This record gives sequence, C-alpha cells and structure tokens, in this order.
Amino acid sequence: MEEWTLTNTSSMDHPFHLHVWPKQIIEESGPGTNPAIWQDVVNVPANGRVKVRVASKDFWGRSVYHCHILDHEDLGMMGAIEVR
Ligand SMILES: [Cu+2]
Repeated sequence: MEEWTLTNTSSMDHPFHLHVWPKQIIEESGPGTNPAIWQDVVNVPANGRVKVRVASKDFWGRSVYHCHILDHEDLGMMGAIEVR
C-alpha cells in the first residue's frame, strides 16, 4: 500500500484515473470519508490536491494513469507506472 498526494497546479479540474490498482480517497478538500471509499476516478480540483492510498499487492506489472477528460488525455496527460 502506498500513499500518493495528487497535486493540480492548473486552473482546471482533472479527474485522475489509475488502471488496475484500486485506490482509497484519504483527503479530498479536507478529511476523506470514514471508512475510506474505493474509487476508480478521483477529481483533483483546480489548484488543489487529493491524497489517496493505492493497493498494489494483487498485481505486478506495467499499466497507465491519465486524466479522464479525453481531450486532456489526447494532449498527453497520461503516464505509465510499473509495480514490481
Ligand atoms: Cu484533465
């Protein structure tokens, strides 16, 4: 399990989507829900941040993460991640 802080320094919201590994929202404009919920996509607000926990214990390999707005993804808001 890893804890990630997703930071958005732009003036637009960006819904962050990570393939394969589920994530729990820990902080989203204040403390998250209790118990923390699992989500496929989390909105990272303009000039804001979200803290998530990523569970990577059940799958190892290479996958991708990207903005869930298709135009943003097409313009390059996408990356690869490898879990070993
Ligand atoms: Cu975006």
